[in-house]
Amino acid sequence: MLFTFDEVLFRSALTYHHKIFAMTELNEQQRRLTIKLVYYGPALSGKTTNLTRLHDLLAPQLKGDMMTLETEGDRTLFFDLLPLGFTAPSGLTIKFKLFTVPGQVAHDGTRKAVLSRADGVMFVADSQNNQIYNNGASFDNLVTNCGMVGLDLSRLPLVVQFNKRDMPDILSEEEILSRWSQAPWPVHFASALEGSGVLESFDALLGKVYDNLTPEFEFQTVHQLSRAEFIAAVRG
Ligand SMILES: Nc1nc2c(ncn2[C@@H]2O[C@H](COP(=O)(O)OP(=O)(O)OP(=O)(O)O)[C@@H](O)[C@H]2O)c(=O)[nH]1
Ligand SMILES: [Mg+2]
Repeated sequence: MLFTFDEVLFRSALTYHHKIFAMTELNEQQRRLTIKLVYYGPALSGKTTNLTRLHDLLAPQLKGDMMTLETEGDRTLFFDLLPLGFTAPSGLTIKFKLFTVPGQVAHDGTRKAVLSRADGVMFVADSQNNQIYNNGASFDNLVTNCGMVGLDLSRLPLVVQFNKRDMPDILSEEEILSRWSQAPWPVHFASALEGSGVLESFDALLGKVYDNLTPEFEFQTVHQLSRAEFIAAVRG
């Protein structure tokens, strides 16, 4: 049986990158928790640029190099990965793996592999008027792929970021907020190229992740980590 390039990537990602793609894992012996966050959205919306800015702006106790796997010009062909982390007062090390998906429609297999077992998603939309369709198609794709990889969208921490606010011919904030007013997810605005809004939207996602994982991992009671301390520790 012949597979498409994307399917081959998807399979090899699952087989060989199992460790990279794993999600909240609590390793009791090493006292380490790994949280996976995924930047999702249409092609060229600014996902890679968000991660680059976070790499520049964040200074947590643990910060690895940003890995950019296979690009063609601006286009991500596989994914980017930024590792971050800190140690809680309890001694638990909390690691974050921030990924971007490739936005181009053709790379759906890779998107699914990267999305698999995510603990939170930043949906990076492009504010330009001519990108309304692509934003919608990409969000539909996120919904479909959540179903494919077994993520419950109604329980998944998700933040919507409208990027490229510095561009001409963009949807107004009022228009965007009114379009998304029925949706349960917070909407943030950013210009990742200049760095504005990138940290604020990331903080919003971290807060939602904290809320979602607290019942299981008891950050406050067992690890002496409040919501604000959790966010501040990732910022460094
Ligand atoms: N003016 C402006 N340009 C931006 C902004 N964010 C990203 N860009 C530019 O948009 C282009 C695409 O940005 P990327 O971050 O590579 O986009 P991406 O979402 O990772 O794209 P794919 O990997 O193809 O999915 C680059 O030329 C960026 O410099 C922004 O806020 N404002
Ligand atoms: Mg990219």
